Amino acid sequence: MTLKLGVIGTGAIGQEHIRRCNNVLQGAKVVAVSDINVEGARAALQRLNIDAEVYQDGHQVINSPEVDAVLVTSWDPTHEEFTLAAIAAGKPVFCEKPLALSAEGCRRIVDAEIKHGKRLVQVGFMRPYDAGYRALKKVITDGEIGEPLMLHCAHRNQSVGENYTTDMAITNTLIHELDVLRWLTEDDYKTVQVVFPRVTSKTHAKLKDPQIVLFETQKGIRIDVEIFVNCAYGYDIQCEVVGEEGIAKLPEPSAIQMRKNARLGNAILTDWKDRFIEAYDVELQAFINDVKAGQLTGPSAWDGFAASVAADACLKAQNSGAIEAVEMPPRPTFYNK
Ligand code: NAD
Ligand code: NAI
Ligand code: ISE
Repeated sequence: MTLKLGVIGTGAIGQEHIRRCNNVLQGAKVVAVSDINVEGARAALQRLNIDAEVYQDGHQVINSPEVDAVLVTSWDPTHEEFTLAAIAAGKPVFCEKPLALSAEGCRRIVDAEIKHGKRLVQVGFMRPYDAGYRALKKVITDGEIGEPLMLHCAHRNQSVGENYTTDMAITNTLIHELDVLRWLTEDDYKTVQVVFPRVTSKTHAKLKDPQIVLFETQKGIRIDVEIFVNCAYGYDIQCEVVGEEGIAKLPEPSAIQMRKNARLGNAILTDWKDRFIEAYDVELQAFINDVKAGQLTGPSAWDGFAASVAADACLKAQNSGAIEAVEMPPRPTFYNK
């Protein structure tokens, strides 16, 4: 049986996911889409050479009898509404990160899913599906570097647009680290502080860039994450784990080494689409397979909530300059594996 997908939001990642669902992955096809920019949606389908119904509104996609499962790839502030609507319709939903703009919004999704009685939500945290992060986690869980003591991380984008603001460095960008570092260390955050270095001349008035976020975890691990979204030179994700017996580092994406013009170098990627292309394929294939098998197993609404609890504390710390507590409630048994 082919799983019929409806996609809400046909922007950058919406188009990427439509392409991969129809042309790369097995067992699914996109039959309906919507975008607040209807003409943009039509043009995207034409460019991708895909024949699907175009609706005016995401709710029409969710409620279409032709649609078995939904992908939410629209702007961050729309995620909560569409995910709640998919749960109300009893349809599985893959929602891009963040699950909602606040922990309160994520909690409404968690509560609705628990009331429904069965998992319907997978959050688009793709890094736990990335081969490099998986290898790094294995080194840690195999005990090869002893207990982790410190993590040094960086999340750098080449540039961002005028509509990207200081808070989005947390809710839209750091949210990946908030999820993956929790998964990597099997730990929860205890406190957070945000420090603002000298501001780059390449940013604009509504974005303080770069930022440094400092965490202490429940086990006492210290984590520093540099967020620098106008770093100019490329798209660069770094993660170094310092343990009692050694250091393990996230592998660099493979690239040809070149000697030319009296220089030795490797190209650096510039776009998240390429950096995590395989992880996106694996996460969505897992979603398709799990929906067909009747049991979702990927990043859950609870994982989305946990990341947003930490994000809320980071936002508070951005404004206060103080060390803020991250108060994570206990996980409901519904989300136990
Ligand atoms: P984008 O601005 O290119 O696309 C967003 C699209 O959503 C636009 O086409 C817009 O018209 C549409 N939209 C907005 N409101 C809508 C509504 N009510 N109904 C239907 N469509 C609506 O942005 P993007 O880069 O594609 O990001 C989209 C989402 O994907 C964001 O939430 C972002 O956080 C997430 N994202 C995730 C990753 C990742 O690495 N997992 C990477 C990029 C983006
Ligand atoms: P696992 O299933 O043994 O889980 C590890 C722990 O991490 C669990 O306690 C779980 O609650 C937690 N966790 C899972 N996703 C999380 C997230 N997004 N954020 C924070 N915590 C999270 O781990 P496994 O098999 O190593 O899988 C890890 C992730 O990778 C899961 O999301 C899984 O669905 C996915 N994955 C699994 C594959 C597989 O073949 N099993 C292949 C590719 C990805
Ligand atoms: C974007 O939405 C993503 O999710 C990318 O992975 C991240 O690097 C970027 O900062 C976000 O804007």
